[in-house]
Amino acid sequence: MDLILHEYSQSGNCYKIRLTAALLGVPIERREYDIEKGETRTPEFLTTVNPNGRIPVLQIGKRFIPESNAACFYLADGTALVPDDRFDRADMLRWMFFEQYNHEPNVATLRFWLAFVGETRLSELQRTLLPGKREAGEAALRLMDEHLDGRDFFVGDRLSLADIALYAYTHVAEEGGFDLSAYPAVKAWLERVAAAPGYVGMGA
Ligand SMILES: N[C@@H](CCC(=O)N[C@@H](CS)C(=O)NCC(=O)O)C(=O)O
Repeated sequence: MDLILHEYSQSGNCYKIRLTAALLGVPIERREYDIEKGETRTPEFLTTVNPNGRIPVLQIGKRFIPESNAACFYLADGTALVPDDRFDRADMLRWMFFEQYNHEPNVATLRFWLAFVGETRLSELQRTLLPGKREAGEAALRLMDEHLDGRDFFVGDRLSLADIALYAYTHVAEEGGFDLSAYPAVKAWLERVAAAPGYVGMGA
């Protein structure tokens, strides 16, 4: 079945899917949209690709899976990136939900605001939200660091989708003004993920 990734290549959410596919050796075709020009908000995109107006979306034949972590799961279900053990599988999901609720809305949003929009172009509301997002982003990184202290990967003893989901925006967190030297266990884990066979960087 042909796989097409509807994406914006600078997005960590999209990168998660490319990284999962690369680690599994699964080829995917890529289709680029400029989110800053509203290309995911056109009537055609909303009708045919994702009514939620966002990328990434993984197209499988004529069907579409929005939400990065769901798309990663589609690719990895039944592979070594999803633990066999029932508890570990639920624990993997726990970290993927943590990523979407505690990590991405803070770490990724600050990266987008500061490195892509630019501090001087932020709206009044965005400026007001900045300190809270900084604090919440640091809290997420701290929790990751504590969990990884003495562990190689988030779940069990091997790489899973939990690592991929959290890697995507953590490895570029410094673009959002987060200083990763405060999180040594996170830094060591980033290197372990990057050493996985088949790994591709965000710009590949
Ligand atoms: N929870 C979604 C988040 C998707 C999302 O926020 N996508 C952003 C780029 S990373 C987007 O499409 N923004 C364009 C817009 O909202 O118009 C996921 O994990 O895929």
